[in-house]
Amino acid sequence: MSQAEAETQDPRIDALHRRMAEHSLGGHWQPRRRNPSPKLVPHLWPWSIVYECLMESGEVIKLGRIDEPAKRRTVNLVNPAITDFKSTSRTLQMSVQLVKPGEMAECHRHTAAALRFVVEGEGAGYTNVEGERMIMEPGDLVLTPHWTWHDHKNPGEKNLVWLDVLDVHLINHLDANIHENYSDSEISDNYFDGAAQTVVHEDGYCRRRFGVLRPASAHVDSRFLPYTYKWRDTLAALEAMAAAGESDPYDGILLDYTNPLTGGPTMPTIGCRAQLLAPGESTKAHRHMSSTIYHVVEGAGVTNVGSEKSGGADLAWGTRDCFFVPSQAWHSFTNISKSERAILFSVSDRPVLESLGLYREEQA
Ligand code: 1HN
Repeated sequence: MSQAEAETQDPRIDALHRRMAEHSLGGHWQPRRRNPSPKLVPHLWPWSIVYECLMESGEVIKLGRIDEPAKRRTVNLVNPAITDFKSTSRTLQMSVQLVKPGEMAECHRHTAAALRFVVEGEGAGYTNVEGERMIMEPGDLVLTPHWTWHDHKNPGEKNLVWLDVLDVHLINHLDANIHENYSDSEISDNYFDGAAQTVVHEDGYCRRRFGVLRPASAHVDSRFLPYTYKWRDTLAALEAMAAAGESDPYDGILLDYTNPLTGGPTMPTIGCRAQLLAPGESTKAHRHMSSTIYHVVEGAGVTNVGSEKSGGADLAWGTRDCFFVPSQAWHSFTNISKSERAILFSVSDRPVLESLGLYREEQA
């Protein structure tokens, strides 16, 4: 039954509703048939299941050419409240991608920004971003910002597995999604089949050129800086903070991946963090206006989401699980081990909320 057909007790109002519907108009007083923005729910995706499905996809899904549906072999984490969109949150999509030995995923670029957080790799595989091979070792974070060319290659002998995070749903809501295949672009004409970019920079180029010590002549649009953060540096920074006792009561030892040129967020639409919870640590609860997707790098714990009033959920996580904490939901973390630390990597849409002046935080 359409809105116009939902009869009221008043024939004049019913006639008005029908007339408005015919002309694509609606009264603010009319009830919506379907809530277009259902409340997102906290959720946990156990790694064992995600990984099993990914490995099975490696058997049955052939990595296709750029114009075929399976041009990337990724398994999406889908928020149960918005399955229509196959989206993890309203703004961000997290997926897990597999590139098997000898495979490559062809080059393209899009207005959506993406990042990869490496889960399995032996240091042979890479994402080529704008002509630089970003070597992928476990824990490394590789950025392919807005409109940067990228292709993936695994010349090694073991699987390459990583988390993809894209702001694609935000970009779709903004009607700003454009996609281009390298093989269709003019610049690919020089290369054998347009599938992969030529390597034009030495390994480590971006970090050398745009890191904290950089050539005085270096300049790039800092909002869209391709960059890579090595896990050895992230871990060293976390451990140094832990040794110095620089702990936050709500998140434990908390590190921001900043843009080295601006000192601001990782990318304009996606902020990345790493956090360490000491053995047995329980944080205080807080909530904020941004939603966050977590990946457990190591350890085991529980994240309590929601207040007692709204029926809280206990997300019990172990190594490599992924979980989602909705915007505005109270949450706190407990490392359940009395002897081992826990480390979480997380991505959020906080930079968007901050740049719109909407970010706020409340502490219990
Ligand atoms: C994409 O381009 C990649 O380039 C991975 O590897 C995941 C998810 C949604 C839209 C585009 C990639 C993606 C994606």
